[in-house]
Amino acid sequence: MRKLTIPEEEYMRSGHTACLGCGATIAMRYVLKALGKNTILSIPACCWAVIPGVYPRHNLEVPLLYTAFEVTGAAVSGIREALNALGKEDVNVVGFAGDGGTADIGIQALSGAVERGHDIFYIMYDNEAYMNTGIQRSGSTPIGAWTTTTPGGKKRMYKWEPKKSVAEIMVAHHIPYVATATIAYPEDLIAKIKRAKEIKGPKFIQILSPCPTGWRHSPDKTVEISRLAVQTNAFPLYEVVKGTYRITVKPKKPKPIKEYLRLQGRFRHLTEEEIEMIQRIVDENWRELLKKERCSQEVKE
Ligand SMILES: Cc1ncc(C[n+]2csc(CCOP(=O)(O)OP(=O)(O)O)c2C)c(N)n1
Ligand code: SF4
Repeated sequence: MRKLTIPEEEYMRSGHTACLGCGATIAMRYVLKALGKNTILSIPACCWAVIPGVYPRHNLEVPLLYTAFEVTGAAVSGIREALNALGKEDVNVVGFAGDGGTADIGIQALSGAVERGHDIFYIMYDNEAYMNTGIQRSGSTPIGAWTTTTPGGKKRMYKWEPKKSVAEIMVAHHIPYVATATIAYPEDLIAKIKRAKEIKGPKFIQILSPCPTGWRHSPDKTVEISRLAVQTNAFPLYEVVKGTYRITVKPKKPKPIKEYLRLQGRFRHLTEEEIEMIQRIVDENWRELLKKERCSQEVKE
C-alpha cells in the first residue's frame, strides 16, 4: 500500500465563511499541514481575507496579518526582516494571495521581494479571476473564459488573451524554488511545500484552486475539475529547483481539453473551433514545458 504522506495535524478549523466546495480553502488547509504551527501568514484583500472570519473567532491556528491588496510582497519582506532581527529565523513567513493580488496589482511588490532574496514563501492561490468582488477577469484568467468583465454577448467578448504565466515570471527572477500545484494532488502539493521549506530564500508556489461560484461548476466537482486540469495538461504540475525543471505529474495519455472545459459553465459558450484552438495552445504549452525540462536537466549534467 502507498504510504500516506499527508500530516494528520490540522491548523484550519471548520466554520469558515467560504462558498460550498471552495478550492482555496483546501489549498490553505494543505499548505498549513505542510508548514506546521510555526508559521505566520500575510493575506491581502481577496476571498481569503473574508474566509477565516473575524478575530478572535477566526478559523486559523496561526497568526495572520491582513494588508492592502497590492502589498503582500512588501508585507512578507517586512515580517521576515523583523523576525530575523528578533532572532526568530525559524518562523515560516507566508504570503497567501489570490491571482489578482499576485499576477496583476501585487506583481511589483512580489517582484521586489523575491529579487531582494528574502527567505519567504509566496503562495498564489489561483482561482483565475477576482472572485471576492464579483468574478472580474484577471491576468490569470484562462483564454475563452466568461467573467463579469468579459461577459460575451453578440460580439463574443470573452477573455481572449492567454493566461499570464506567473510561475515563469518567477523563474525569470532566478529564485531557488518555483512550483505549481493543485488540490487534487495533495501529496504532490505537500511534498513541494516541504521541499521548499528546506531551501533558504524566496519560494513561490502557484496552487490552482477551482472556484464553484466563479467557474460556474457544481461544488461537488471541485476536486474532479482540479484533477482534470492536470490530466488534460491545462495546468501542468512541475517544480523548478535552482533553474532545473521537473514535471512532477506526467499524464501517460493526456485527456482532451474538452473534458475539463465541459464541466465548467464559464466555458459553456465555446464553439468546437474555439475548443480546438484552446487544445492547440495547451499542446504547444506542454511541448514547451517538456523542452524546458529536457534542456535544463541537460545543462545540469
Ligand atoms: C487597491 C484596491 N483595489 C481594489 C480593491 C477591491 N478588491 C478587494 S478584493 C478584490 C479581488 C481580489 O481578487 P484575487 O486577488 O484574485 O483574490 P480572490 O478574490 O479571487 O480570492 C478586489 C478587486 C481593493 N481592496 N484595493
Ligand atoms: S468566490 Fe470562489 S474562491 Fe471565493 S470563497 Fe467562494 S468559492 Fe472560494
